[in-house]
Amino acid sequence: MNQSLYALIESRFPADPSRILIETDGGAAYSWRDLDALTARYARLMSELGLAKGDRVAVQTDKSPQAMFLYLACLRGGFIFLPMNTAYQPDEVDYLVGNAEPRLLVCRPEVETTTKDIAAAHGCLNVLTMDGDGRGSFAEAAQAVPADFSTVDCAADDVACILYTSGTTGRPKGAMLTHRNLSANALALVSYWGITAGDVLLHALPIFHAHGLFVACNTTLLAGARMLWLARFDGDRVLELLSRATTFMGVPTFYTRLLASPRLTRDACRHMRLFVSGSAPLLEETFRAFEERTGFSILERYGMTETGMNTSNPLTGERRPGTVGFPLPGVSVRAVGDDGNVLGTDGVGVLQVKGENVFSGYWRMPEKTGEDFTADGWFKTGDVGKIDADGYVHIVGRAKDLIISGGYNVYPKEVESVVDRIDGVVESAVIGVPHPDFGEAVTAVVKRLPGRTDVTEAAVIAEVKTRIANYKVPKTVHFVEELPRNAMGKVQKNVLREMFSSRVSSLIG
Ligand code: MLC
Ligand code: AMP
Repeated sequence: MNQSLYALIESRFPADPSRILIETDGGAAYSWRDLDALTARYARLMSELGLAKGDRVAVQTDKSPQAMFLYLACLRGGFIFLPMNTAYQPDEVDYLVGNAEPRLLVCRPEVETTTKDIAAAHGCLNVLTMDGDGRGSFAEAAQAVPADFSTVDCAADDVACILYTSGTTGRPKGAMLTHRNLSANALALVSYWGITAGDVLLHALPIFHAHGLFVACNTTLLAGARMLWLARFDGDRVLELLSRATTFMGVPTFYTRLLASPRLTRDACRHMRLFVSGSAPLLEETFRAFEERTGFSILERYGMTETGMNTSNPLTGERRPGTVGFPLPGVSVRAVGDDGNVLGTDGVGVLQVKGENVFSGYWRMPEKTGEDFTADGWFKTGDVGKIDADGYVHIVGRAKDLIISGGYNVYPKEVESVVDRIDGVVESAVIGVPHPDFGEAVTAVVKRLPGRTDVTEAAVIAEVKTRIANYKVPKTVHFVEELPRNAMGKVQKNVLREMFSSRVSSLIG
């Protein structure tokens, strides 16, 4: 039997293919028949371009239904889909392209020239464009081939997607997710969250990360449900459309922004049944305020690019704020101490997970993969947590030097290496400080060369902006005479966080 995720989705197509799958904010509607025809055309085009099973297709496009169909066409054709955040700057794209060696790049028309240069430097001959309306040279070429394609046979362990995630050591790593990983996780969520063909998901997340692509789209597709499609999160539009939706998924920033509007009311949510939050910790105060205003307790779940979703608060039963709920069916979670011993109830340690959801390794990095798994096959998440007496998993911290800003991961090391290269900078340390909108804000603490007062906050920010994605750019830059170090010479980031957290929060609020 074909183990491809696309084959699974296909096996669950609604009996009536004219049913609407996606309705965009601009009023366009796409049925399941459209999905079938467009993915056939797209997959056919990619085959005719010479792509073979296992070839990578790197995509950096604005969100559109066609961009999702391109993802599905890759699953259908057995090509490996590699989505890139639209905020990535050319340096970041260049690294990913060099590392993944895609056979095809699909980019936004406005960066076609730069992308072609990057592609050419890495021997990739196929660069096509797609804009936010799904138009461009990719769609034009696809129009010229027949909408006829037989779904390619894939084994459960074949890689379906590679998602890059940065690392504590700097350079991004490509997490290889197999058809089994994606199928198993989406099926678990469909059943755990009770998603049915009657659901209407208000989709406001980007589709280049696990949350918006796998959690949101895959579950909708497997349940035969429907999506109201927003090109980006816009609080006002979400509040207008909520009355037509039944489910919503977001990062905590979505919820704090919605709460800032008086239009978030019980009435606005009258047809809703489920609000899901994840990708970053949901503050208890946000959970409570949302409950008070709308009557809904937000369901918080916990996941990672490498693992998909690991735990979730229950659909029925108590959703406990400050916890991420229970391991999903088929997923095992344990907390492990520094000595490697598995901890009992309430023991705080690094969380490890095991299950069909866990990725197959980092692309071309067997050593790194080896380091991140235990000898008995558990993946070390780098999140610090505990499991309480009732079985709820709590995340209490991170063993990895990571900042999560508005649901996006920022690895300080990556930002520091860019800041350190600025003329006049001796060294820097990048930390996360509490931020009312983004949860945490990227903050740089910089030591300048003597007399280099021309290296200002504005100058540092402007320079960093040209090199890395905007969400990684420090919101604030502080200058110090010396960075505090411990006896081992290691920068004491906790000291810096204490020094600068209160200053920033008092500035903000
Ligand atoms: C945008 N900016 C950010 C930012 N997003 N800065 C820090 N953190 C972010 N997340 C920048 C903008 O470029 C702009 O900079 C300035 O901040 C203000 O922009 P904005 O207009 O307020 O931002 P907006 O476009 O509204 O975007 C905010 C957001 C977006 C929260 C809607 O970041 C978002 O959609 N986040 C979701 C992330 C997500 O999907 N994560 C899932 C990962 S999967 P300037 O300088 O241009 O003015 C995963 C696994 C799991 O983690 O468990 O789910
Ligand atoms: P990413 O690499 O973008 O997939 O981010 C995964 C990381 O996001 C996890 O390792 C956690 O640190 C964090 N994360 C995801 N969901 C939650 C949550 N509900 N609460 C706290 N942290 C979370």
